[in-house]
Amino acid sequence: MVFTIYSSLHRIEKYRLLRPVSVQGVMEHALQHRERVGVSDFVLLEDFRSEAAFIDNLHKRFKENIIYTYIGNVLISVNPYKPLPIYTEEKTKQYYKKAFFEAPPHVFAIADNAYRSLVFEHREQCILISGESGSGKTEASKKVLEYIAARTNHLQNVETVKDKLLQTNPLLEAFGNAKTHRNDNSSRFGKYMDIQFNYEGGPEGGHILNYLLEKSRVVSQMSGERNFHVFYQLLAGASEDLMRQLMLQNRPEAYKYTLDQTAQPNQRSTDASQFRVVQEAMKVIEIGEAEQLEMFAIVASVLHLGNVKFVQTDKGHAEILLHDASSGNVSELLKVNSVKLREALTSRTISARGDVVNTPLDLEQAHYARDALAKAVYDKLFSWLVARINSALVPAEPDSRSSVIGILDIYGFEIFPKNSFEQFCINFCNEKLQQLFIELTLKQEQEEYLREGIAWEPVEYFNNIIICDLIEARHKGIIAILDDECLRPGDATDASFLEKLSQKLDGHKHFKSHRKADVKMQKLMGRDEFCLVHYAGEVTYNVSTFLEKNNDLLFRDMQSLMATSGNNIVESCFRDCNLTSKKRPETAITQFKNSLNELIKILSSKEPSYIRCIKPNDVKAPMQFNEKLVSHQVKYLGLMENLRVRRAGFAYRRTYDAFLERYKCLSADTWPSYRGPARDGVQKLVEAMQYEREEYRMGNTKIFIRFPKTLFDTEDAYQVKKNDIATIIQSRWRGY
Ligand code: AD9
Ligand code: MG
Repeated sequence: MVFTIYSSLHRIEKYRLLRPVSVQGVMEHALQHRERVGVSDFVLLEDFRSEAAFIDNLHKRFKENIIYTYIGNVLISVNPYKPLPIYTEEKTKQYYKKAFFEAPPHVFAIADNAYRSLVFEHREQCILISGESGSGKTEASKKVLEYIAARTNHLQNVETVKDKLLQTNPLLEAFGNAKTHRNDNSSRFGKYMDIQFNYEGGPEGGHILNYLLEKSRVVSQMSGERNFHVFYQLLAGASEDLMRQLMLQNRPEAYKYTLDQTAQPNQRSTDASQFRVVQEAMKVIEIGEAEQLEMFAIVASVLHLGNVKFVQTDKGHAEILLHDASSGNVSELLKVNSVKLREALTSRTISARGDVVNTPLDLEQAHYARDALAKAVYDKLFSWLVARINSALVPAEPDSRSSVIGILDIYGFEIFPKNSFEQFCINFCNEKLQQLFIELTLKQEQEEYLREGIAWEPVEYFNNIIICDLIEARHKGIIAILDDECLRPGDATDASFLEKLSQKLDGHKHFKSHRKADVKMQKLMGRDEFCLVHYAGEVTYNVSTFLEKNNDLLFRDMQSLMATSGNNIVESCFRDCNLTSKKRPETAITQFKNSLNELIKILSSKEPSYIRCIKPNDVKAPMQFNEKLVSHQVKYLGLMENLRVRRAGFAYRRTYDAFLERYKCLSADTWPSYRGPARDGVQKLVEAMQYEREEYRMGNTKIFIRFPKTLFDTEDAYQVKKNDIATIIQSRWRGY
């Protein structure tokens, strides 16, 4: 510290006008401040290659309740797990029309920057939010939306649209979020939302795309976790009349799918009040009472479905007891023929070479069929809801010149003790997004250098396209191999899939099978597992249920029965299942891959901003910062690589106008008054500050500074000078 102070003194000393404060004192103060709260932009870290220094900086700021830090224009956010007074109206206004460096790092700065680029420069924007479960993605996305709503307050005729946009959150969260171990309000689906703006910059509508709802949660949850919120909200908050219509009891423990009570002590009143919030949101979205009733009938039918009990006949077939009320309730609520429903739950029609054969199901198959129906009905209801919200968000008077800001709130990289098909999909998604991130960050950097007329200095980086190819390449990627096994008639199993993987991919740098793994790895891996070396680290996947989850079959009998439903939502959802087509429906992973590629296409056409969220501890507690946990996330999010790329050339850049405005007092040529071009003014400053040639470059509109220290020296000199000026003014004022 002492060294840093004295090495900078030669630059600073001459900025002392009078003698009232010691130069050293001011600098020590500046240094102490940096020591305490860290740097607000990681590019200003002296040791930008050290992960320890990175985490230390995050930790320092976290202790001071500063949760936001930049890496250039990427925002890092650490979940404080407590309300902070940083989202007030006053704070919001602090970010209106401000460049990044003019106010402390904030999600509002990201939102404002995107909004301004859209409205004033007509460049479409997207904000990509990533991070692991519970890191604060959804909260960040809400803050972006709220900021934009506040920012457009001066515009007329946009209130209704804004209301609708804001109300999509509680509604989608009721149906798509659940309490998990990692987050009490965990989004169990990926979401991309476009906010559409008219030419004046007023929000005029929106559109939502949803990804991979975790539908297995409908029928089972880990101990201590809950089903989707809406089930509990309905049971706790519905009026007596509604409960009667839905034939429900108000205790979640009465239903198999919501049985676990360990997850919900004292939750009932929150659920009840939240139900009112959901109903209010439905009103704003203009979902009428009849439609609401149909939605809740489906939710209730899922609860009843879970309680359908089977017994085994002498022949080993599954049967539903005649007096079983649950199946009757389901048929009444879904308005389908009760006899046909019983049949569909206990038998299956197979057509083989023109003959139609009805095969009875055994107990296990019947349970599977029942749960498959519950999952399918709920999943379709969710997709229907998204479509319904979208229809409410279609602009009333579409402006042909409208443009959008997209917000992506999607699951981050997942590594659990046991990883299955779902983690495989999620991690594949993260590989794709990482690739886009690298491409776009580098592209942005390169373009800026080009725009500014500064020679581009190539950056070494890890391109994860090799892993994306390993997963999705035609014919030989993991997805192709999985689909082949799923479509292969006969004896395909999870084990045969693993065998094929091993045959075709052993030897690939990023793939490891048990067979070919080294001794150490073999000990860590089961025989039914394979390992992928992702950009974020190694993940071992267990292949059990891969085929079943990928096939995602709902027996045809069920589908055709649901298509006859008198509930309009159910009927419309199943109507389109092409039951007559001989072609097999696309597998789950292929559908996901295609929608992901669509998403990447959408995102690539926009200018991106990034918010990377970090979870500081595993216990959802404020003020706890677990360095090991954070270190994992810094790796998974690729932050060190991000910083390295950003620091490869020039750590810092600023427009001439802004640089001159702040530091003009540092040269006698530019202070107290200067009227020439900003670039020349900055040149004078740079000379006065005795920058070495290697330390900076002059671009077309910006100065580029290579090392943080150069900037710190300048800032320190500025602080000294500012102090002196203040003292002069004070002295004059006192009449000296
Ligand atoms: V998941 O992948 O959907 O399971 P998210 O979306 O990353 O997850 P979420 O935004 O839901 O996490 O945040 C989890 C909880 O952390 C919230 O319910 C809040 O209680 C808490 N949180 C997150 N961000 C903030 C914040 N900026 N200020 C205060 C916060 N609390
Ligand atoms: Mg979320």
